Amino acid sequence: MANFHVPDMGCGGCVSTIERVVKKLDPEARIAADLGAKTVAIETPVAVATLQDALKKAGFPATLQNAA
Ligand SMILES: [Cu+2]
Repeated sequence: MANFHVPDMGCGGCVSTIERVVKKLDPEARIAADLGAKTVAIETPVAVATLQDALKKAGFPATLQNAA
């Protein structure tokens, strides 16, 4: 499980985009977005750097907060 801060995530549309980007990498990924906190928790075997790269390309730079 990786927790990202995604400052540019502003509405449900952004969340949908982020979910689509992550599910393209891993259809089985579990994603929990918190719009208020602008954080996204992602559970997937995909590498953090790969997730960040894909999200950045989609317009949502993501900072890793913690990984467990
Ligand atoms: Cu939006």
